Amino acid sequence: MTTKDRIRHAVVAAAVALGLIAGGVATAVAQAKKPALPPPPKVSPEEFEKAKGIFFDRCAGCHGVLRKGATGPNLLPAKTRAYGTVVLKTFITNGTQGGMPDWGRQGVLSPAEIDLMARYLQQEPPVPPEMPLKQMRASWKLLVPPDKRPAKPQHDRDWQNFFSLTLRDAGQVAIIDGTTKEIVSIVQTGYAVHISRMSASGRYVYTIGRDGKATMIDLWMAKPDKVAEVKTCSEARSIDTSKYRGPLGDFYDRYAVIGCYWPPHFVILDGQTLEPTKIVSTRSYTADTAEYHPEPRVAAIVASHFKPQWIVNVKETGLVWLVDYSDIKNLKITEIEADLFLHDGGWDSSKRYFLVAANQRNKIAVIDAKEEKLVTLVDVGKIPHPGRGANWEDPKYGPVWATVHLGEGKITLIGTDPEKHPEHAWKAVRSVALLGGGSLFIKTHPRSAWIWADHALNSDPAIQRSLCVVSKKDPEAKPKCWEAATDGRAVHLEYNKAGDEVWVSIWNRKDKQSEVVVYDDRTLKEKARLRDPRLVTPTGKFNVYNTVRDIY
Ligand code: DHE
Repeated sequence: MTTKDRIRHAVVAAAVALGLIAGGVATAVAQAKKPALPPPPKVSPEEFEKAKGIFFDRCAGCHGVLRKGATGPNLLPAKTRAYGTVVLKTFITNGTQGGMPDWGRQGVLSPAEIDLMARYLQQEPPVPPEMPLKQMRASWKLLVPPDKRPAKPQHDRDWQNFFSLTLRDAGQVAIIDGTTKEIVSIVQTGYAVHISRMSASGRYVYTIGRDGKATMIDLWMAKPDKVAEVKTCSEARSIDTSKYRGPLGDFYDRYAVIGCYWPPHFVILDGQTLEPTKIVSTRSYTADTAEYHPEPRVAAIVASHFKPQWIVNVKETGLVWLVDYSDIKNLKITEIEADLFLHDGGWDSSKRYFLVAANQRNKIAVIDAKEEKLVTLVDVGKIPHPGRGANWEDPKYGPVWATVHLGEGKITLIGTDPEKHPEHAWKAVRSVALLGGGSLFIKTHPRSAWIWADHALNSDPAIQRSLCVVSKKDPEAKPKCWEAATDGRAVHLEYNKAGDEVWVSIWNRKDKQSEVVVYDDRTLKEKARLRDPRLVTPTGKFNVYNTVRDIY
């Protein structure tokens, strides 16, 4: 390949990635003369191992372990070698408008690491190993067996008002007393815990690390600590528990379920001990064009309150699996075709309908968990990211559920009441402007007059740390917005048990002071600012009472 060819190739590839020229035009230009790709640059075995780790930490979540692309584009050698080292380094340093973080400018990756990653991405992606049950069992540690655990709480705190706060880069969660605002315990967990979910009784917190390690914490211990742990994946984001108790059986605190990114499967575990018992692979065919996908990752998993059922969202195939856990040996799965790139979602206020973002399709899929079918796909804004969303009563449209977006600054409200407001049901009925895109989470509470939204991934530092609230009574009024801190990103909102306080993380770099700010939900005034050297990179926080009951 001549230098001229190489430059032409890199410019075309970069222009496509940045969306400057349409893919078709670019392909035609590139195909007019298709030069052979250059060989990959040199990467030593030690460098390869290091780069593999960085890829896992920073890149795999969006580009996929096999680099076939998902939220982010594919990074296979045919593309990356055409870009070449210089162009790749520019992307990694500066990010892209499509949502790729500016790892270099943020100081997360050093120039040497960026150079290494640019060279690594031009190599064939390594295929990570599968994980059989035997290997999961070998990692399983039952630290305190059920019969050695306390029969009643060993403290007089209101443990239902505890928060489990992710300390992302510390590989820990902080258990914080929501009433006194004290850190009750810091628990070592998997790496970069993604979420915490609670057992149906609320007594146990289950966390899932990005490294696939699950940790079970007993809140009744004098100092809450882990009672079991296990690793069921090499990469994971979701965990939930069995919440059904009724005519079909009592499954309170009976099972846990973990959704993996790699290997692409979900795993059912004993809810009292975390002993893994069953693996179900998600490899199958896409909902739209029925193409085989080797890495369909498990995104959100949500437990039904009305059936012994988990809603398992399979990202790359766009299939929603309703998993009936009443008979694990003879497992029944109802497969619903939704749309590709399923990510996060939550229940409507009746808890019959589950709404999940098909994020790269700019849609919300509505699943009727009672009838076990897709209701519809609702067009919303660019890259919806609801977290679990928020439910309230709009003065004009009745009950609504809402999402924020990564790709544009607005809240979209969807009508959720087909009985009394059929004309508005499952339609995007209203949108409310925010400060800009990059929103990750929205939250409210039945007792609140407000809807809260963050902008944590906006590229403007002042907006990253800004929150907005919208009045439920007067949604057309301009939202009230303010900067929640002088540095860092304001991310993820959660109410206390009483529903009169909102907790927000100020997520700063590992070497800088982070905080959690507590607001009075009625007056919007700051009530407390939790600052402690142990609060390293706080992100998600989960109130026991609200998480058990899916209050949002
Ligand atoms: Fe998340 C939820 C995946 C980046 C904080 N995140 C989820 C869920 C999925 C997911 C599938 C739904 C879980 C469920 O409900 O069962 N997140 C991913 C990614 O793949 C992605 C884009 C990239 C990655 O490499 O992980 C990603 N997420 C992030 C972050 O960078 C955040 C802001 C900080 C962090 O801790 O990593 C982050 N994600 C969260 C939080 C939730 C979440 C706090 C739960 C929200 C809730 O209220 O339930």
